Amino acid sequence: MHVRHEEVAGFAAGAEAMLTGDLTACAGSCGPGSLHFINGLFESHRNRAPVVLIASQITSDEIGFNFPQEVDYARIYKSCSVFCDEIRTPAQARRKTAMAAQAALSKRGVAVLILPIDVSKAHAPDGPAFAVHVSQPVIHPCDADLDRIAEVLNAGARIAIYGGSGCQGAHDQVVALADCLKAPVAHTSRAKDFIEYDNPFNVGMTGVIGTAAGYHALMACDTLLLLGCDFAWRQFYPDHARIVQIDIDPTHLGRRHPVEIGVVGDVRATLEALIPRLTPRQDTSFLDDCVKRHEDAFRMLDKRATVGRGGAIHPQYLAQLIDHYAADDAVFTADAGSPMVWLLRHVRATGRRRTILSLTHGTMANAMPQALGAKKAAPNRQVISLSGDGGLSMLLGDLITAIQEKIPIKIAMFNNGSLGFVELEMKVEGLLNAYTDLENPDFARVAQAIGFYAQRVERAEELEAAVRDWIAAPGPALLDVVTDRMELVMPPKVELAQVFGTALYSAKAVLAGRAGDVWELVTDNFP
Ligand SMILES: Cc1ncc(C[n+]2csc(CCOP(=O)(O)OP(=O)(O)O)c2C)c(N)n1
Ligand SMILES: [Mg+2]
Repeated sequence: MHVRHEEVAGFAAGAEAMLTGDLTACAGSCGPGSLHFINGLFESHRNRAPVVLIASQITSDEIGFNFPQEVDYARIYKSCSVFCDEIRTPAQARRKTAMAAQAALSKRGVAVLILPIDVSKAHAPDGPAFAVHVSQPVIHPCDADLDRIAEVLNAGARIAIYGGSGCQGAHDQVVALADCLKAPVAHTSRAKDFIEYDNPFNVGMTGVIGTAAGYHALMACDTLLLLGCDFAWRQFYPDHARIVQIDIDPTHLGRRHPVEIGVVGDVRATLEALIPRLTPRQDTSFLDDCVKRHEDAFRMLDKRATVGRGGAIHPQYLAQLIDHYAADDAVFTADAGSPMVWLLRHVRATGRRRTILSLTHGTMANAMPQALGAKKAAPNRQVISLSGDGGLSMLLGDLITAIQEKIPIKIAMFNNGSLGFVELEMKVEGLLNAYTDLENPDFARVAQAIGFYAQRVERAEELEAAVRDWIAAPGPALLDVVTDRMELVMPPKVELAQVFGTALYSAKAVLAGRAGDVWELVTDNFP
């Protein structure tokens, strides 16, 4: 794929690698050309996507003399790669390339090959047939550790399971475990695709973008089993529970919160060995309470997924329509910011759908480029980008790539005229929002000029038909939807400090003559 901005290539390559599990490569020219990948590759690396960047370098003889376009890539890319080295001679080319690919695939991350132009111009001599070897051993803890874990779980009264992306491929084992222990299963946002579907024990996510049920399950349990998850926000771990952690990466054990037992293992293989050691429980009271809270939380969310006051379009309503009309095996991407929250909360996992988000890196502008990469990798699947107006305008030029490369992605723009997510953060901190307004063009007309099928929607009653037409459009298509700016992303448990912050914002906004804003914010978001 020939992109306009190299950052787009970094995102796109990562999305392709995540979707296929195969190695994906991108390449750029000297100096700024290969520097521009940095944010896209940070994102891909933090998604553990096997990607190789071939970074062209100025000719070897000039390196170290501040030659035009000289950039020391090794220093720059070290922090977002599992391998970063220069091919110093033609004789090194095959061997180093094989080792870069092997590192990307087996350590899961970005590998950078720096290639001076004198080396790339030379012929590689015949040499030994170095090749890539990737093995996938099955790893589970020893019997003694499994027995210790069983002892802790068998002694628990209110057991909760918290699953992360390590649960990929282990859906049935997680559900069987939950059934055996009568334990609610909360999941990280990265694990949505692997845990949410066909799971009567699911209680959703915890954390700032989770819901009250997931939060409650973790906080009220007396025994917590962490499965392949490395959730970073420490305030969402319980202080008074016995915690057991199973993870394939030993560096994850106990790094977010102290744990009683931490063991290395694949989730699937470990659960297969663990479940026969457990005493099935009969008492469903904790599970029932958490599941009821989950249903209640979803009813609350659904209430927002409707037409708003005066025909305003709640972003949740758009997300729910996309959920309804998207294919059962669609691939979704969403920009960090509020589109990601609407996707996680309102677009259902099916077991065949896939979501690609910027979760650890949390960068803007990821969604459209990741959609380009995903659609290239899976041309027969629907690929839908939930973009912010801020996010999409950052890399707007690469809408042209969708046309030039004939990549029929579908983009829904949540156009709230603001950097909404940071505006909310400012309000929660009691700050008056400043520099968050976005004065936007009519994005539908911009996209049409580029060659997209595009429509702008300002009225809620037009939205459903517009979503249907946009998804059915054969080529690249963009829906520019003017959404309600005042929609708050409510955390599962509104901290006192945050309520105080919002109150403070209210006082400041009234003093600044923005009483209308405050009325809207409060009446729209607090039931
Ligand atoms: C590259 C980058 N710049 C800034 C931020 C901080 N940030 C996070 S979300 C956000 C606002 C996103 O705005 P938009 O794409 O319009 O989505 P919205 O939240 O308004 O729906 C900003 C500025 C970031 N995460 N990444
Ligand atoms: Mg916005």
